[in-house]
Amino acid sequence: LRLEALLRRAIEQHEIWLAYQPQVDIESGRLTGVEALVRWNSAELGQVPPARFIPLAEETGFIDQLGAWVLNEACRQMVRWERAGLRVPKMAVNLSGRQFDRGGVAPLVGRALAETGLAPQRLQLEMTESVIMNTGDALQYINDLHGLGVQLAIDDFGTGYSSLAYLQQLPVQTLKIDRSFIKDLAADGASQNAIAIAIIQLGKSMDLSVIAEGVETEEQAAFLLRHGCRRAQGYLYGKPVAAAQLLAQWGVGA
Ligand code: G
Ligand code: G
Ligand code: MN
Ligand code: NA
Repeated sequence: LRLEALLRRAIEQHEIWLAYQPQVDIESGRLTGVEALVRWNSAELGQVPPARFIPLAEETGFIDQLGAWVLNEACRQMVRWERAGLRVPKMAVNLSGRQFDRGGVAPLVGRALAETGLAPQRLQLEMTESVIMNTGDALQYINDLHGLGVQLAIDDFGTGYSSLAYLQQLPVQTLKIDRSFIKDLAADGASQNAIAIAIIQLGKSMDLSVIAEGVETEEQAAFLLRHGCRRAQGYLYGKPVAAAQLLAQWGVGA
């Protein structure tokens, strides 16, 4: 209960901030986008991990305010970077299942775009497979989002249980290979490589872009490139960092 009360004040207390993790083209090393990851630095509790406060925000309904703040802040940041001379091609923002309830997600996204002037195709919304499968009317909500012109990605792909027939109906552009499949990558021919390879192939045959999450080593990156996955996100390229730090690492003169 105390945690909930603190969380409810966290936005106005300026304790909530966004970290940004680079997404890169493996071959060229160029920045293709960033993923926004919400952080809570509580005066009373210190750093509270999202795995603790996101579920709480979902249970209590606070996710509506938090999600709206995240979307607006992420879009605003794209404009600020651009003014500072850093063009980040794409901003990825995570959506929680609760944000789909009551039909409110497309209007929310539309408002964030209108208020910030960010071009819709530069915003990518990430939804996990389980959110998609567990949300009634998910197809309708996803179509509404698609209608705004934003891009859509399926997060943690391979860990859920979406049917491929259903997947084919969704207007998504990107699959994110869950980092559990990247962590286990081994020498060519090893059986634990099979899922990552299968997802890359699936992306190719469905004309979807594929990005690997949790890439930590050059060996993993080389493996992905060999198998036709050009894009990656992970500690090898950068941890989630504050906006100013991303600018310092990727901006003019970096
Ligand atoms: O950055 P970290 O690994 O601690 O993130 C933990 C989890 O929190 C991830 O699964 C991520 O998808 C989720 N998460 C991070 N930021 C947001 C956000 O703004 N909204 C939602 N719904 N989930 C987020
Ligand atoms: O669930 P989602 O994929 O949205 O969240 C991404 C989470 O993965 C973030 O919490 C982020 O901190 C974490 N992460 C990002 N890159 C790496 C990595 O290379 N290795 C590990 N172990 N975690 C990562
Ligand atoms: Mn994500
Ligand atoms: Na993920």
